Amino acid sequence: MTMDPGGVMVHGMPLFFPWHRRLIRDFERDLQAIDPSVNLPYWDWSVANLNSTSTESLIWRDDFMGSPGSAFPSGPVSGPFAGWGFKRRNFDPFQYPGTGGQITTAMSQTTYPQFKAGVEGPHGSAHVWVGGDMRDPMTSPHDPTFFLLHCNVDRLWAEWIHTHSSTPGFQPYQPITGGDPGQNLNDSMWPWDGSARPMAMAPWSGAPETVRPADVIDHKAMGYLYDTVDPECQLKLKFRDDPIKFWRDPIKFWRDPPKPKFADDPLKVVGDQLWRPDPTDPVIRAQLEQMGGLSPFILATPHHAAGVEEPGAGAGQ
Ligand SMILES: [Cu+2]
Repeated sequence: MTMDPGGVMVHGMPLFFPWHRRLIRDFERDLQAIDPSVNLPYWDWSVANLNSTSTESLIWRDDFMGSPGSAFPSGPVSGPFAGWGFKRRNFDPFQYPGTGGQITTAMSQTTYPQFKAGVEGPHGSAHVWVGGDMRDPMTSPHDPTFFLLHCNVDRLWAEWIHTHSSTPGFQPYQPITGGDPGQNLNDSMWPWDGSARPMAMAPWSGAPETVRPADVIDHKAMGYLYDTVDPECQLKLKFRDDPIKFWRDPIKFWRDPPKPKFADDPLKVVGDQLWRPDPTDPVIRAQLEQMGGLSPFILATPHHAAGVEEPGAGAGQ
């Protein structure tokens, strides 16, 4: 599906981001036609994605993306995609492509060509790291990891645009005009345009649709959000069934009435009680870390962290 034969160039060319954006959105919509609750997650391949105790890789579990390849140098996988017929490299699931520094550099670039080059290279490294079918653009979508990898590529483009959009003269996509045929901001993209270059592809060959890079620059307009880009897409905090009850805001003085400090404050007022999420839960922990700027004690496991009073303890400051 990332096929490059003939004149349609989506790797090493400007269309890399817009073409893949529309591809993965089409894929997500197809999944949602079957189950509306499905959302395409992204795989941030620049971090390890381990659980909080580093004893398990969360992405390569048998209830998520399945295992590395079972043979050297590559082999079939276990998990929900066992039997699908694709292979992965026999990688160490606790390792990861590790291109974080390069991504940071790419995100600081101010022109589209520089940014694209800075992300496309590490993206290719992530393909090769997973290995097996993922190594080859002609076979990589056999492995569902393809869509999670490209969702991250897509997220980075959205984040880069968001970061630089207020800079005068900023262009979220280039070339606007004068580039290679098919690569300009307002050129129609294959296969949606129904053309036979490089090959006709159903259903668009019979029902062409104009899809230009200009049409996909705004991801929100395409109906989805990213938690690292869109403030309205902050992760929801999960509260354990048996919450720890506080009557005192641990950051302010105990005499202050408990109240949330942020819209999604982990200290949540329910009725007259202040509820606190369980920081030992890896999901909550990740969310708290992502929110940043909160007192580190919130990440400390005990609810008896220094300076925190429980109801009835009564000591003031
Ligand atoms: Cu790719």
